[in-house]
Amino acid sequence: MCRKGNYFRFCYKSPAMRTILQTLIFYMSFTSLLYSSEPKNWQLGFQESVTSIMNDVVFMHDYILMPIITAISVFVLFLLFYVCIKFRESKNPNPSKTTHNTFIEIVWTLIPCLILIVIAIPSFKLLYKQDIIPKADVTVKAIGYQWYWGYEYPDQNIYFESLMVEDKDLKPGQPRLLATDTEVVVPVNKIVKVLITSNDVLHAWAIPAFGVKRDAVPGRINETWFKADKEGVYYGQCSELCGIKHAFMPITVRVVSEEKYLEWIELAKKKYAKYPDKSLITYNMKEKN
Ligand SMILES: [Cu+2]
Repeated sequence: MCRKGNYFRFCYKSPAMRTILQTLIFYMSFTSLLYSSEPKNWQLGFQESVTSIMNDVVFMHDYILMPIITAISVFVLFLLFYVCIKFRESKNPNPSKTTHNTFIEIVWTLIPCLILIVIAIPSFKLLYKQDIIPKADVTVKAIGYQWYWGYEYPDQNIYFESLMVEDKDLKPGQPRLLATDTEVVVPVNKIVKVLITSNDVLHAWAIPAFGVKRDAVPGRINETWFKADKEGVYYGQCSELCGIKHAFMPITVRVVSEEKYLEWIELAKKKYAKYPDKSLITYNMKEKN
């Protein structure tokens, strides 16, 4: 037990407390170095949000939807108990034959309408915020394949594919069914526009911590955006049933500082060059024009 007063000195003298403190300090420094957002065992609710959109989604859920859902559920439960007890056969042997009550009919039509309006206003506001894409600093194109994702940085001549890491190949710290062999790398606090399409069937590109989810439709380009305000590794999954290996095409996004991002871009341009000879592209484009 720790005495009041010389709290830390006393705690640090006890070997058990010292181990606990050291473990805590180690864990805290480790998590701050490599923050990652992924589902946790026994987790309830959302993953930690790192974008303003997801903050708004969480606010809408916690402070608008949950109170309304709870109030309606409690009210309906109360009504059920009330009629079961008050109008039970022994207490009420001759039930009323009333079929219409204008006042109640108006009330039970109007109140749900008002509730829907209360939900609709912030909901549409959020929808427009997600839909209107600010001027992008970085553009990434995600292409869904059965069953993996391909990523293109159209302004940088970069293209690579991202496949799930099999259980036997997992490295320490990599989450099962979520880690991928290559990662999308983006800078922190910058607006990232994501163009989403598919090469075969419907998929969906989704990252819970960013509040982003968009369908990948063959022959069409959908777009979304995010601005992550914390460096780290963020995991998502395909969120549209796309076939037998739908559960095995995860998404990994690594958010890094701008300097690290620029370093990565330089490396990626060599490692993942889409067109090895850039002059060829210009030539072909000139030919077409
Ligand atoms: Cu899928």
